[in-house]
Amino acid sequence: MPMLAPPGRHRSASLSRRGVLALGGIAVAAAALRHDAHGQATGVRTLAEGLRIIRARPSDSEPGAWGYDGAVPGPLLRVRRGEEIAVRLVNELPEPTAVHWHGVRLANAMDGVPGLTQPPIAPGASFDYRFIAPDAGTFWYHPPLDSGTQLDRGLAGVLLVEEAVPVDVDRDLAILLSDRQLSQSVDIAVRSSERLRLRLVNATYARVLAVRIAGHAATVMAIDGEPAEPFAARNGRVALGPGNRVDLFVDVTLALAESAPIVVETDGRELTVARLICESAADARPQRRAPPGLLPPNPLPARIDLRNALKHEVALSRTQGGYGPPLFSVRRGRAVMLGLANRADAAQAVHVHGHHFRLLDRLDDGWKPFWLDTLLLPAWETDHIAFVADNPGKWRVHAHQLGQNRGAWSAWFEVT
Ligand SMILES: [Cu+2]
Repeated sequence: MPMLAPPGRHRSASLSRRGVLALGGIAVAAAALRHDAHGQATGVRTLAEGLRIIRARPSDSEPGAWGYDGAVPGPLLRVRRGEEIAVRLVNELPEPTAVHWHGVRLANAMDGVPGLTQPPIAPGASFDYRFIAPDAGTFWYHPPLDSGTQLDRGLAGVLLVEEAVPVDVDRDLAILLSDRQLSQSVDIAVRSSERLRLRLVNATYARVLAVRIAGHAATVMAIDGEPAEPFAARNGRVALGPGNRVDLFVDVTLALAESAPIVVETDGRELTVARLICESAADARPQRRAPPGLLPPNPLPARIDLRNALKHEVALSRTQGGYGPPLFSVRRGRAVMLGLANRADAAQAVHVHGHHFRLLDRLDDGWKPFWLDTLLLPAWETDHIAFVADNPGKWRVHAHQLGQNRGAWSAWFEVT
């Protein structure tokens, strides 16, 4: 079990609890996934065996906090790729809610957008979510992000979809970073030379989080749940916008009794959210591992036909709630090229539902070598994204400003 860390030597560890609260706080869920001798994940696998009931309800221990099953973050949900996820969400909150499965390219009726894909789940009511996760990777679940207030209270959890064939790592850890302060830091016991898979989730509403593991190199293996051509994180540091996920491989270089803080920088401050502590003299393996290869591919479109794409430009400025006519309607299978112009003084996090997209280069018609479902768009800049509209239904596309100003833009498009 994770436990509260004693004060460490690292300077950011000297932040008092009050200092952390003043910053807004970062809650950490470090969920260690055990593996047996063959690398098979063991432990709780509740989903495949039937409907999992999750209650959205106030926390018993933290005044003002709401959580899935009352916990912040909520239960870590795991399935294997291609397996059905079956969750009954019971609303024990004093207001309506729904669950959005962020980044999962699922059936539209399960997307959790009240007023577009389902009616809101009223207090006392429930809704059954059943869908197949087509992609292996790191995802998360949360309420609709119209104002962010339910997310701020703590409603967020990790959904982990395992690869069909287990990936060769010694330890698999999910770290959900949210604004809800629960614990200052968790200790993670490691062995020398172990390869860790760290699944980082930015579950804040409006912060960029830059994460690094002191003294360690990190290899980026996946972004927003989708495998990327592995690359070394610059200075061992990765930055995540709200909603983004990054899967890192980290080879532990600690000797017995040494430790390495996992540090999050946000708003010019530094927080230690966890520490790797080497508690065993025995190396996990006699020599260092070879650099990792590509994670197994997910069934994403092999090509995007930009020449025949439907092209649409939108300005991201504040809008009122509700869903009017769609931004555009596109025939299933056609490519979409969407221009996103940030007309605000703050960066915005733009989220496209039901699809992963490519970020197009600004100067030519190439694209970045990774997929995204959430784009961090700087103030007053314009980016273009492209995707194949291969998932039928009514899909939300929306943005909200970072920082204190909670301006938000929301729209939808239809794939017929
Ligand atoms: Cu969204």
